[in-house]
Amino acid sequence: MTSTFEAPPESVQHEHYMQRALELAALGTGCTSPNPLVGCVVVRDNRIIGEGWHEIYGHNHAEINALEAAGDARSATLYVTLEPCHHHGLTPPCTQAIVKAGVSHVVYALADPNPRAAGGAQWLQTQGIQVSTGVLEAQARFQNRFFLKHMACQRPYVIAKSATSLDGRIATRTGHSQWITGPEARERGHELRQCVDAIIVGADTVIADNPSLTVRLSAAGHNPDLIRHPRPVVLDSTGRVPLHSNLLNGSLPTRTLVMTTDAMPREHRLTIETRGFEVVSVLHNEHGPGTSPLAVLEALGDRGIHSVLIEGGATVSGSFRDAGLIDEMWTFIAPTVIGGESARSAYSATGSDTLGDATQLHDVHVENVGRDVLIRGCVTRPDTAPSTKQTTEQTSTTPSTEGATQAASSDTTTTASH
Ligand code: AOF
Ligand code: ZN
Repeated sequence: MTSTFEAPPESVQHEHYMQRALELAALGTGCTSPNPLVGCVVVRDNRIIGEGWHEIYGHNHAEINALEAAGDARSATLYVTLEPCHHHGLTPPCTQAIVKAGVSHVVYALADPNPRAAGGAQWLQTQGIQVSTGVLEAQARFQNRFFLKHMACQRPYVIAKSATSLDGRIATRTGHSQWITGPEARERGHELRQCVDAIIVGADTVIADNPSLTVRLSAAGHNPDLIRHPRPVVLDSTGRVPLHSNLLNGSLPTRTLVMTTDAMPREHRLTIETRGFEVVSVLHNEHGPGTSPLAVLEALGDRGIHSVLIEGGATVSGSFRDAGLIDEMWTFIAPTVIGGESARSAYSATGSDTLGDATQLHDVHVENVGRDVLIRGCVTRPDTAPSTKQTTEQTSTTPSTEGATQAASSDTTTTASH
């Protein structure tokens, strides 16, 4: 009996190398914003001859790093997680470098939604390069959900994080909350902080906990020089946050942004501004106390912030949930029961009237983190909130962000026909 070796089908090979490109892209986490995470692999004769990723904002794009690592890339196939750029931006167009290197086939996962950089696939084809797309597109879309969300609606992607007891409480009835979850869960929370551009907290959380909101990672392998701290954002509609709090006393490496309303006393605002912090006035929340969640996100989006982590308290998290503005939720649950009528839950504000209105998650992951459990997932309900800017500006209708958050159910490989 004879056996013949059969090479794996092309689509399997494509997914294998694209998977590697996605892993490389992830190495840039926290360092590339406002630009995307991009990974690239150069392959010839079914062997990787060069790898690269976009390491730091403003530096080489992934394709350039991979081509440099390959040295000679003639007749190779280049796998990249995002369509190669075709513009002169901070760096020259990757499309030209690909043609110059003699690459014969480009496989990319996700079309570039950036109008400044798009058109690369089409141009490569005019240069006689074979172009394929759609390989592991859903994974690439999820990996770049911050970038895609901001491209789609100029607002940041919103992750809400909470740490609760088994009965869903974030504190005892007397307000005691440190610590419900264990050290491993708290370390994981710091890792999440490092992925985002900004962290939102409410005035009550600052008054109660006096947080620093910096990234503090104890695990070996975390180079403190590479740690990027997200920008702290305090929602303080009436000016209650004390000037001696960590976020306003000038002791931190970060520059706190205070979001308020016209209810903040003028002198208080001037004092904060004199200390070098930015204070931004936005609309009042129409549905409860405090700032308008949508107006807060629009102001952050205008400042180039692509992702925010909401760290509470309950009213802030609840008002963003009520407004349908949360894209992803992370809840660490401790094997602890707090009990009591008045102990707060993670999402207060108004809450849902019926279970039909309750927030549903999809693509849910459950994992053990030390003695706690982490449940995380993307919010299913599409974000349909109208822009608060529509009354003053003529804007096109807010595009759905579903594409940024909802993973497509299947991947297809197609030859680009732009
Ligand atoms: C990246 N890294 O690896 C790739 C990008 O700001 P610029 O001039 O560096 O251009 C950024 C745009 O280039 C970005 O929005 C995306 O459309 C495209 N591709 N960007 O930062 C990369 N491949
Ligand atoms: Zn590029």
